[in-house]
Formats: sequence, structure tokens, C-alpha cells
Amino acid sequence: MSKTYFASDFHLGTPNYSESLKREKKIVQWLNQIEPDCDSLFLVGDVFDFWFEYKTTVPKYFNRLLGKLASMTDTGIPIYFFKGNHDMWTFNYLEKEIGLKIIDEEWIGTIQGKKCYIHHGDALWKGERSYKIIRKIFRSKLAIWLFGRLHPNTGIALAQFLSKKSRKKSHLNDQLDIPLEKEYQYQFAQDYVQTHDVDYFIFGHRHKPMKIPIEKKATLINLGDWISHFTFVTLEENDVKMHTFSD
Ligand SMILES: [Mn+2]
Repeated sequence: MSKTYFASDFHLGTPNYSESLKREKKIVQWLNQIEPDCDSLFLVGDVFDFWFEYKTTVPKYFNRLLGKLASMTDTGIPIYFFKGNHDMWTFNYLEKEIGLKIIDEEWIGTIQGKKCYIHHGDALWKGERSYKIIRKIFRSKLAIWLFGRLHPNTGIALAQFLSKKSRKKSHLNDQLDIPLEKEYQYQFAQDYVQTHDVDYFIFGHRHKPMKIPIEKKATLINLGDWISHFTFVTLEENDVKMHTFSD
């Protein structure tokens, strides 16, 4: 029986080379394990802690993962790569060279008979207004063009500095143990089901594994992360299951 697999928030590149490499090898091990019964794979954002494609070069590293993904798409397995807030600057390398299907925002469709709404999970809720503006600027052609003018050594160093800074800040402001009613993804999903028919909301971004029933018989899923949880989700035979990978 074939399954659809979901995971997110590998954040490869952080906190340092050796830790990231360890995680990358673990992810490849997981991919080797799921490949035989994987009918499609959804990587729901923040695969990389930083990614930027220059016209003639891409960040070095991550070759084990990219090679594995390329070999999977070569055998015909569709792999969806959602832009996260850390790795939105992909322009066509991952499509052309690795064979990934790049998703800018949400993906809405039916998988194994279930209606799914899939998104990285940032900037969904109507209250996230100031963040949405910053996000728009980051994704703008002008910002991308300007960043592309920087020498990669400068640009990537700057990006790593900013990423570290934002992580420190978000750990203070964005606690994982906030009550469910205050979770933006939960608020968004509860609103959305009032007017749309959805079985599963599947998000990343919060690094907080969740599988929570919400109104109208829908379920909210957060994929967790591969920094401390090593969680993934399968959709199979009308059922959604959360798993923890152990090597
Ligand atoms: Mn994120």
C-alpha cells in the first residue's frame, strides 16, 4: 500500500556544520527507508536554514540530501518543496536540477481521498500583519536583485547572522507552550473550516508536533521538526499518522 509522506523544518546548516551533517545523514536514512512505499513526498518548508540561488552558483553543502531527492524524482516520485521563511529564495535550480515541485504558498488538493490544505504555516493568520509586510519585502524582486549583487561570501554570512538573531528572538517571544487558542495556525484553521471543506490542515514552522481535532471534523497537524523531534506524518488508507524516526 503506498503512502504520502510529510516532513518539514530540517533547518539544515544550523547550528554548525557537523551537527547539520549528522541530521542530513539521518534524513537521507529516513528517505531510504520510506522510498519503497512513498507515492509522493511533501517537504513543507525550512528544509534549509538558509538558501539563496545566485545566477551561477548555489550554497555549497547539502549534497547528500539533494542527491537523494534527485534520485527519488528520477524514479518518478513527485516531491513538493514548500518555500519556508528560511528558504524562500529558490528560483529554478531545485526544479531544474533536482526535479522538485516548488510551492510558493498553500497547496490545496485531495490526497488518498482526503481534502488537504498544506502550507509552511507562517503568515496565515490575519493578525500577523507586520510580519506579512516584512515577508512581502523579502520575497520582492527588488530585494532578491539587491541580495544577488552581494558577493556570496558576504551575502551568506549576513543571512546566517540574521537567521541566528531571529531565532534567538523567536525563542523568547514565541514560546512552544502557549495555549492552543493562541496558536495562529489553530486560529487560521478554525476560521477557514467555517467556509471551506478541509479534512487535514498540514503545517510546519512551529516546530511543535500537533495532531488536533478541530471543528467540522477537520484535523490540524503540525509536522514538528528535525532539530529535536524527528517527526513525520503519513497519509495512508484514509488515515493520518504521526511518527518519530529513530535510527
Ligand atoms: Mn519556518
